[in-house]
Amino acid sequence: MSQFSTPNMTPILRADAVHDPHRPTYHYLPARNWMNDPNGLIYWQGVYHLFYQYNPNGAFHGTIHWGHAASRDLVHWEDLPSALAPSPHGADAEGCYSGCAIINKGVPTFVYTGIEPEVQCLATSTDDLITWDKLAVNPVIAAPPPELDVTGFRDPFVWQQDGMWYLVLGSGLKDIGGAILLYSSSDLITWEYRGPLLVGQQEATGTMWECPNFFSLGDRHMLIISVIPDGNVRYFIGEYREGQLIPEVTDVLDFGTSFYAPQTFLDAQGRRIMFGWLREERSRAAQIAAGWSGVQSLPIIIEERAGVLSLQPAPEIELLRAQHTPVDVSTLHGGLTVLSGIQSQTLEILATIDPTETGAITLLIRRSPDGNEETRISYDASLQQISVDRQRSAVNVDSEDLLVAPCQVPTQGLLSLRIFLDHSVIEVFAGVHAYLSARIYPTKADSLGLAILTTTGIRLHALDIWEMQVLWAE
Ligand code: DQQ
Repeated sequence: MSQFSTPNMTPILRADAVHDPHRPTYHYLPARNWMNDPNGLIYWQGVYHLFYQYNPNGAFHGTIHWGHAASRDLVHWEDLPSALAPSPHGADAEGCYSGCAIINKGVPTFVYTGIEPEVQCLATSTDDLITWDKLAVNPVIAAPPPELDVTGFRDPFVWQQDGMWYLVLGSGLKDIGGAILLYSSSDLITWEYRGPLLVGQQEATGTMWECPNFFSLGDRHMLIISVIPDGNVRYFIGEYREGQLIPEVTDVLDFGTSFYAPQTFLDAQGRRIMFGWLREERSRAAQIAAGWSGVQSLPIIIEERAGVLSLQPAPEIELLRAQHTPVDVSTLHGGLTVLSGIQSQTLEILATIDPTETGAITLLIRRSPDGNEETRISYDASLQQISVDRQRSAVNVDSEDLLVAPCQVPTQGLLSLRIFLDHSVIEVFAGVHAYLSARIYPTKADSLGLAILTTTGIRLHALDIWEMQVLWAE
């Protein structure tokens, strides 16, 4: 029985997704087909809404709609009908690209990009975000500022401040670098260009910045962008003054290769929550054959803690914990320990580590009994880094791949290394803000094992393992 839809709505079934060993079962993805960026994230009347870039015609990018799912707890999702579809002859005839959701005088409103050319459009809902009407005035921003030679003009992110609406757009200035353009409006219909919020240098940070998010963080402001051509996500933290961001800190947000085009929103508790698209890292043909492509990250809380950026999984994820295996860390004396009682592709692993300057712990996940197939996830105290080694994640792939993220030894307290495995998805959180995502596609049906490797010097305080619940009984 649907919690969110209207009584005459046909339920969306997930029956055809059974038996796919790579398909995640506790991260959100639609029943089938292609999904990319999270869009229009909003908490509205007790419900979290996740819209997303969606192709109902297959597991490839094209005919982009906005798919829709809703949740009361951020982790159990219900599929709802697509919220936006391209309108023939409309400003979005070639696709409803990324954008955001806001509440304007009580009315839920989408601000999104229609393509070819890239223009900005509005849609509103009067039935709890289920159906959406596009405004006849679309597009509300019909072209880039004439004085700019841009490499892109899309993905509006909107907020309200002192009675005015502000909008930032992803863009780039030809031969200069990625750029974020700032607009303002009193009514969401007529927009005035205020100038660039920030412009990058293409040698350092790419030619085009997609999917901006801009919000206050402590006494500073944070800008998150997705970078073309690098395909990664970067942030800037600094002072927002007279329509410009003066960056003081910039870095990569996720040190993996899968996470892209994240979007953030505030919930009723004032938490800044982020979802990102975890791209597939297998061939287009394999995606089409599987019938699905793309998955959302876990919900991640962005905070400032004692002046430091913090990225942590939302505590609601603990609702998904099932069978618990506490490991007696006093039995780990260096070398390899195989946890023969655990055979799983859906795990949360939480290692709590005393801060030391030496030693390493490695979790060997999706491990075949002969050890030929495995993925190694490590925290190395002397190198002050975490890593995901995918060289033997799939026996049929010859990969040199090693993903690394810096992770400082804390000056006080314990360090936590938290690993989420969901079939082909890996998300690793370590320390205050090290985040790394990756996809793996093991080939062996028995690559389900888990082992621990420790070296001298590492001091484990605790090691807990949970098998995770399956969200959908397919
Ligand atoms: N995806 C959307 C664009 C955005 C890109 C198209 C980022 O709006 O720039 O599906 O993945």
